[in-house]
Amino acid sequence: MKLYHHPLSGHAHRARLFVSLLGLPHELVEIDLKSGAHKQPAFLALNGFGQVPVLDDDGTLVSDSNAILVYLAKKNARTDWLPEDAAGAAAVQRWLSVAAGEIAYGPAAARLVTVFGAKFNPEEVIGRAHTILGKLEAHLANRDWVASDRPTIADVALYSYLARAPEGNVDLSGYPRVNAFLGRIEALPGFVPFVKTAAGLAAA
Ligand SMILES: N[C@@H](CCC(=O)N[C@@H](CS)C(=O)NCC(=O)O)C(=O)O
Repeated sequence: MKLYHHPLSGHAHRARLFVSLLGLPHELVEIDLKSGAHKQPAFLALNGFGQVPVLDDDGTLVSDSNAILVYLAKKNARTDWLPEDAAGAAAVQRWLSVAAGEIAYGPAAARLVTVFGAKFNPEEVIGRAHTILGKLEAHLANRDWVASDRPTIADVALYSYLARAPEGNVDLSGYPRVNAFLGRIEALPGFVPFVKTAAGLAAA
């Protein structure tokens, strides 16, 4: 199994983290985003969107980080990480949507500004980050994991960009439950950290 990734991509880290939590043998293939390798024909043949991550499971190609999480849970019959009952699956999907929505346009976008020089309005994306952080902090009031009483792929999907939110000048100090949640993920067997960059609040 090959995972095409870039070490500074939170979407790619999300996929890598789950591969590692499942203990699956894999090869990491780094795509040089800086030189534009992801827009070259060889990579576009793997993912026409020209984005990492992409999983190649013995010829089965899966693009999109959340799709990779779903694929790996299903392929390995890990119903503990992705429940099959209607309510359980919906609870996970709700937070996968948050990862692809509010997280992508909030903390991930704020970090794109400081780490990759993206032209988003910092005030707007940092504001969005605090809105979803406030909601997550409230959601975690009486639970350890977002979608179940044990970790699921929804928790994995949220981790990377929340953990590195300070790199985008998003201060996590006002969210003790979110910080404890991140710590619980980091304590899972097989956890692999997301590379840190000295950007934003993390530069201090
Ligand atoms: N929906 C995709 C988004 C992936 C994504 O945005 N990847 C970024 C790196 S974090 C990328 O490859 N960007 C290059 C581009 O879009 O040109 C996923 O969840 O995998």
